[in-house]
Amino acid sequence: MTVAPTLVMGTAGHVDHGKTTLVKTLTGVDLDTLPEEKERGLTINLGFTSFTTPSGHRVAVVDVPGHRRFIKTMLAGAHGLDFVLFLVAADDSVMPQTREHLEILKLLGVQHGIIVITKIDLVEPDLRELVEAEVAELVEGSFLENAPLIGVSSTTGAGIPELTAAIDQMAGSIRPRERGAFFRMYVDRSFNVAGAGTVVTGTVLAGAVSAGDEVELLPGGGSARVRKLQRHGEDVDRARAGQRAAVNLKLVDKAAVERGDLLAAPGMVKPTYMVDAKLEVLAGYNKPLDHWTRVRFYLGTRETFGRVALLDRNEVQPGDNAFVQLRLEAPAPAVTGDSFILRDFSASWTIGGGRILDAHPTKHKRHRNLVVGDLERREAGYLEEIVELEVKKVGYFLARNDIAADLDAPLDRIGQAATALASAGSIITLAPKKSPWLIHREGWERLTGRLSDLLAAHHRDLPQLATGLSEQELRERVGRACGSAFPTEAFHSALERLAGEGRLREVEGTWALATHEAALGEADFAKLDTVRARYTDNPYTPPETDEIYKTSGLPQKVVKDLLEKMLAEGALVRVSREFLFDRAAIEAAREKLLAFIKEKGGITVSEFRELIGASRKYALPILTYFDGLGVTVRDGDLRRPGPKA
Ligand SMILES: Nc1nc2c(ncn2[C@@H]2O[C@H](COP(=O)(O)OP(=O)(O)O)[C@@H](O)[C@H]2O)c(=O)[nH]1
Ligand SMILES: [Mg+2]
Repeated sequence: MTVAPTLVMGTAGHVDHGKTTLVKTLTGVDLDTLPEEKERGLTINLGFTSFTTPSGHRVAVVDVPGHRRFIKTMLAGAHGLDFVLFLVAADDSVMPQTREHLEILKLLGVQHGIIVITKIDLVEPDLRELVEAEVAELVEGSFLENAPLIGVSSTTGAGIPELTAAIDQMAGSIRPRERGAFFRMYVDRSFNVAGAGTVVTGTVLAGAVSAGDEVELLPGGGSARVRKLQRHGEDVDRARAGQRAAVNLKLVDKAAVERGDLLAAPGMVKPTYMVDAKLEVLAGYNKPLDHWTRVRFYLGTRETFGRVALLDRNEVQPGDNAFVQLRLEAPAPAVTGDSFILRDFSASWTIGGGRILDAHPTKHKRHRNLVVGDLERREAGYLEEIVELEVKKVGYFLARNDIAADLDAPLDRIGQAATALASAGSIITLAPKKSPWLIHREGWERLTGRLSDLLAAHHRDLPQLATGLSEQELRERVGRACGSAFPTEAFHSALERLAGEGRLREVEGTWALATHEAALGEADFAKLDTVRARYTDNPYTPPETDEIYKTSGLPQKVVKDLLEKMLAEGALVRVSREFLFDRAAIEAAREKLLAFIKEKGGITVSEFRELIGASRKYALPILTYFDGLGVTVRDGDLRRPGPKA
């Protein structure tokens, strides 16, 4: 026999309709074990057990309280259910919490269930038929509309085999819901076990967890390591989405954990103070919901207070729905796509609920068509559109892997969406390939526009220079102009892309506009002529290089380029570190010198000074230069002909 996946079955229905008794009949386990529960015959806490169906499906059971005072506990038990036993007592029929539980199950997205009419031993068949008709009317249009309906009596055992068969069939036919990519589990119980330490239980909502894994505790942010895992009382190595698990935690740094906390793969969930959602207000709610109503927000097993900002109206009528931004008073570990429930502040009414469309929105102003339009697109749920909206929201660079975590969507599906968006031109993807940076077309246009403006201004100020700005300076200045701090790696990828498109060019370690050519104005040419003339007009008193840089009135780089060009062309000769000389003057000096030595046999420094009409400051370097070339050799105070004379 193959081991079927574990499914989680919950109970639902009004108090005293026989939920806990039915669980005991099916599993043999009495879950009302608290002294108070025993004494008052009232389920107060969540009860957990499990059983195996005749064909071997393992079913975890969550029994919830049905009293209106314990709806909060019911909510904690109702998240993560695969299917539900929806109970109505034959002698009491549809009651307030019958309705409220059904609404909550609908809002939480439960999709399968079995309707169970209990206590059939207490009524005549015609009354039972009346109750069945009432229930059929109640579930019309809901996920239970076509559900099996079975009458049972826990007292006589009537209908129990039929119910067992129906559960067996359901457990065999339900396909696990599509779950998220990384591990998440809300804690529904936390206790200390002697010798083991902290143990928490919950339903694994998404991903999987293994013994030895590190997990994050949210929203507090502590961390813990999984020491041991159990399912249905047996040690296991791993627990997967859709399974109930008991997790023995080794808490780090005095972290504490309680019901309502989320255990998650480290770094994947960012707690949030705001969520955008489509809120459905129950038809049974007692009044229109006003803007800025203070509410209780239920997510997983957690309760958080907050307010409802109605984005496109001032009130929502019962039975109607609207886009809202929930502003929370404490951070919640929400993930886009999660279902939530709202109750009123006094905790006596369920207002409604819905699905989170954006777990990390920006703060919205009310009555903005654009905001509502974007939420409509998110609600439509096409991953491509949602990815586009996420990228647009961030403004500039967003790492693909971060979107996958934010949306709790598989990386390959995000990747496909990004590829489609890129080929449609609505986003740009940048290196590296293994986790590309995504940027929305609008952000890209803005960024490249600012970048071009900055470089154009730079080239306008210094047209003589071929160089542009350093990468760091560009990143900081364009970032400031865009009101964003760009990740180094992402910005680099953007520049490379622009270079690849032929819009930018790397010049001597800077980035310049590809269209820019170092250009000199007329005045600049005159200045360059002056520089040239300094070498030719009085050839034996040339300027020192440092001095000409300072006095030329041109950027040093331009003068340097000119001098290097003149050296390369042979118009100038480097005589010493400080001095360049006009080549013709040096050639003339050499000829005069050689003629003098030929006649006199040698020459002193002062004789050479006189010969060329230059001061010692210039004459000496020229002689030293000739020594170096081997034209002359020193002999005491004299220079005599050298080997290259
Ligand atoms: N006669 C009769 N009584 C039942 C049946 N099922 C439950 N009860 C009784 O109904 C009361 C409430 O049952 P309980 O399981 O605690 O209801 P819950 O509040 O829905 O969990 C208890 O006194 C049960 O003994 C049934 O099938 N027949
Ligand atoms: Mg009960």
